[in-house]
Amino acid sequence: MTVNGERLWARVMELGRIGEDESGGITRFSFSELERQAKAQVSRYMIEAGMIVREDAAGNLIGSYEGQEPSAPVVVTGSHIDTVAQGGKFDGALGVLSAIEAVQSMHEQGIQPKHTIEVIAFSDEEGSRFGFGMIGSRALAGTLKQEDLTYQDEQGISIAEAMRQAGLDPKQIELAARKPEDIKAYVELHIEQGKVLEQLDQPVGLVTGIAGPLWLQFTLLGEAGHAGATPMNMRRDPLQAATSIFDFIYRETRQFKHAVATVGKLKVLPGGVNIIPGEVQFSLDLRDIDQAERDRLEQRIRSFTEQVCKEQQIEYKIELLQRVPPVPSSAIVMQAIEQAAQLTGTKLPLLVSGAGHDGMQFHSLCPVGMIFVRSKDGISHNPKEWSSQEDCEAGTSILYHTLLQLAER
Ligand code: HGY
Ligand code: MN
Ligand code: MN
Ligand code: MN
Repeated sequence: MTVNGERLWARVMELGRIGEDESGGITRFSFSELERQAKAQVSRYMIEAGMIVREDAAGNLIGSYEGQEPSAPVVVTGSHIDTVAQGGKFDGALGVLSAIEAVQSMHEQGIQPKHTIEVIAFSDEEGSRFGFGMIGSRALAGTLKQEDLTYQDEQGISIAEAMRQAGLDPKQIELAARKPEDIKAYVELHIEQGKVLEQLDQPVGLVTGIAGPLWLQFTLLGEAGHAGATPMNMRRDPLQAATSIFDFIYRETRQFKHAVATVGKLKVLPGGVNIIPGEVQFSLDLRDIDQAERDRLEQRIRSFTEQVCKEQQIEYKIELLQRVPPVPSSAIVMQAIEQAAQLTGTKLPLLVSGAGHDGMQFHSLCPVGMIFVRSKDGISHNPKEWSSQEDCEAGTSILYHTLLQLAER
């Protein structure tokens, strides 16, 4: 047996208790006290695995397993331990814990590859707290800018302030940046969060590319008024305009082959049963594996919004929260994963990742690739998120052999 599935499973369950509420949902936002506890727990696992642990200027938690040639470019693996609100135990966490398990197994078998292996728990992959995600991986890519740190959470705390409260100096984020010669390759294990592997009845899969998330924030302004005394033809109700926009978004997106659209956050202000809304704010998450298709859909939604707001005399603004290009997986990492699957005698279906992942941020820096583990009923971002111990162990064995392929020569 190459990896210890029991130990991996116990850690997934143990880490999953940090931030878990009575419904079984986990809410562990970035730069929070709960995330600090989770980082302390993961640091202990990294030390048990024979790694040297540090936190970089962006709060990325990094475990290094020293290679025989410390000056050679490192092989990076990992994921994230921050969660969405009411998230599950596996999203992100499995990628970090499986990487630690793979390294610990190497360490226990006395294997020391040529290249150092770094296991990273990236800061704020989800973007749940500030509406701007992948902070740690952007910093590693050198693309995180000071103005990005002005995004605020619901309490008005900026990313910079939250970093300071977590003991980091936001002014130093540039120190976390790596150069292309620093990293040989990046491979991430993650739960699929969809239904493809389950429908194929396969435990693991090879990711061919990652769809790019585009996040927009819409604000529509009309006129608050009395719900009883204002005739329907004399209203400027932004929620009526928003309803037409939602309907357009859902109908139009279905015309596209791969695109998906989600309105996940909606605020109606001032929010009273007998008040015609004065203001409506909503988020839009648009994704496609094809950049041109996503752009085309975005344009159609923008023009429809303009037309509806003009007709209904509603002012509006659309703010960009984040625009992440879709990313193809790199051949050398895919080959290493395929060889690893042959070594373990595992079939390896190919699939696209609809979810975004940290590797998207630094694919220009180094080759990136991903291994997916089957999600029960395709559920994620939900307390019912689940992957079996066997599937987690199968994925981790493939990660173990992939890392050896990449780090040995
Ligand atoms: O939103 C995503 O795709 C991922 O869960 N961060
Ligand atoms: Mn997620
Ligand atoms: Mn994730
Ligand atoms: Mn990820």
